[in-house]
Parts: sequence; structure tokens; C-alpha cells
Amino acid sequence: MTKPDLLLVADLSPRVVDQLEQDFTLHRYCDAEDKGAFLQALPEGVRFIATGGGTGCSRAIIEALPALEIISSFGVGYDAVDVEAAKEHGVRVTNTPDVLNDCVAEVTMALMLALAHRVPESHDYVRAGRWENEGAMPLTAELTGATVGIIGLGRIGKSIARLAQAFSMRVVYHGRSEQAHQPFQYYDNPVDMARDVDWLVVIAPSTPQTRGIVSREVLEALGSEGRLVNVARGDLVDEEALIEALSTGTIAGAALDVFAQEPHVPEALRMQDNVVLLPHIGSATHKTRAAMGDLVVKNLRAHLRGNPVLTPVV
Ligand code: 8YV
Repeated sequence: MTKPDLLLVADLSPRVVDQLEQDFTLHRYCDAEDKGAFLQALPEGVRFIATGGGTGCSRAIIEALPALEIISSFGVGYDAVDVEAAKEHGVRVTNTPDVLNDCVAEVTMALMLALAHRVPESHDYVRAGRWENEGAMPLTAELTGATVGIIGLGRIGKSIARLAQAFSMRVVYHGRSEQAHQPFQYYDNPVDMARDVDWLVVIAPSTPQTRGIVSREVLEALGSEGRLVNVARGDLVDEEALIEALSTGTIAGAALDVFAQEPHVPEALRMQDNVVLLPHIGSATHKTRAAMGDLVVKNLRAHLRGNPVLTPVV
């Protein structure tokens, strides 16, 4: 029996590709030099797409495939998938939620601990032999007893809240609306919340409503003892305003896993000494990436067999 055709829009891991090849004939759009010609040369009736959170799927691709039924996207964030186009054309979209909650929450705590205790600089200090020659490092901050304000108390936000509580932090949050049955104080306004917290953690999806939510005004409200952590998407933070706030001491520091133009990180941000910067590794462990990849495959197989998909967003 011939296998149905699947367009591989992002180059997913060998583990995912190997599994997909069992059920589908793969067309590697991700490797095509001339994308337009590649789409035109596809066999008729492509119903399946696999892609990744960073690459997503454009309207042009969706509209080039009139038989398209499902886009299975790797990653919980699906802001790079043109969801409006998918809806218009009756195409299902799935993502990979939940399986990455613990990992992203762990990386968030790693960022907070690294920034508070100046772990990267201290590590470099010892390795460079400076401890012996120059004496002790300056004193640092700690998490215990501090207040953390979470922007986006979703599934990952709640995992972060639990870990923060284990560090004896007070947790408050801002989101679209107040959630029933949460023990944490709610703020309907990010500026008011920023004013009251020591740490501001961003873990909301990128939507027209959240883009730029960490504005100049929010950074000013966070203040000279406040620290920003972003593990969501770079476009939630006004990066220009952040660079200025870090240079002028408007805030105490920032720990970032995500940036506006990945993998480009502006030099003015890289040169700050009050930052901890990671290359978008929030979910990048063997265990979590395997679980995310398996979910991409399970959604496609479920749809192929006429079963409900596991994690639909559209
Ligand atoms: C992935 C992410 O690194 O899940 C997400 O939304 O940002 C990360 O877990 C990314 O999606 C990889 O494509």
C-alpha cells in the first residue's frame, strides 16, 4: 500500500523522521532550495504537514495544498503557524503541550538562580584564577523570601509557581483573567504587578495581545532591585527598552532564554554584565524533546487512522 504524502516543513529530529517514515512518504520542504518550485512539484493530495515551533507554517504553504487536513507542530508555542489561514481552510493544528512543563520550569529556576547568585561570572572567576589573585566576589542576591510575578499562569506558569514556592518565594500573577481556585494574588495590570515584585517571569504565549507586554513602563515599575526572566517568546519584551533599562540600572538584571530575532542576540544585550543568556534551551533535554517529538507523531497517526488528535489547538 502506498503511504500518504507528508510535507516536512521543519527539519525535525531523526527520532521523529524515522517514526514518520513508517507511515508516510516524506517530502523534505525544509531542504528545498527553491521553495516555490518544490511546492508546485508536489504530488496532488498532500494532507499532512509536520513542522516545528520556530519554523511554523505560512499561509502560502497552507494555500498551496488544497487537500491539507492537519499541521502537527513541534513545541507548545504555535505562533509561527498561520492559525487564521488554517481555520479558514478547515485545517487542524496540533502542538506539544504538557510534556515540556517540568523542563521549562526547571530551566526557569536555573536562570533565576544563575542571575541571583551570579553563577556564570563566579564560575568564570574561579576558572580564570582570579579568586586566588583578587579575593572574594561581590555579594549576591537570593530567591528565598522574594516575590515572583508570573505573566501567564498557564500549564508551564503553574509548574514554575510550584518550584518557586519550594524556594520559599511568594507567587503572584498576571494574565487575561483571574483564575478561580488559585492561591496566588492576581493583578489585572502588568505595571502594577511589576511594581510589587522582585522577579518578573514571562511565560505567556505570543499573541497580538501579549506582544510587547514587558514595555518600558513595566521595566520602570520593576525597578532597580527587580529582575526579568523571559522563557516565552522574545517579542513579549520590548528588547530596545530592556537594553536601555539594563545599561542605566533601571532594573537589576535579566535572564533570557528567548530573543526577538533568534538566533541573533543584539551585541548591546550580549555585552551587559547583569544578564544570563541562553540559546532557547527551555525544552532542550533528551527526555523532553523525545516526548515532544513522539507527540508530533501521535497526533499525525491519530488523524491518519481517523481517531481524534491528542492535543488540538485548532
Ligand atoms: C522549542 C518552544 O524549543 O515549545 C515551544 O514553544 O519554544 C520550545 O520548546 C521550540 O518549539 C522548538 O521548535
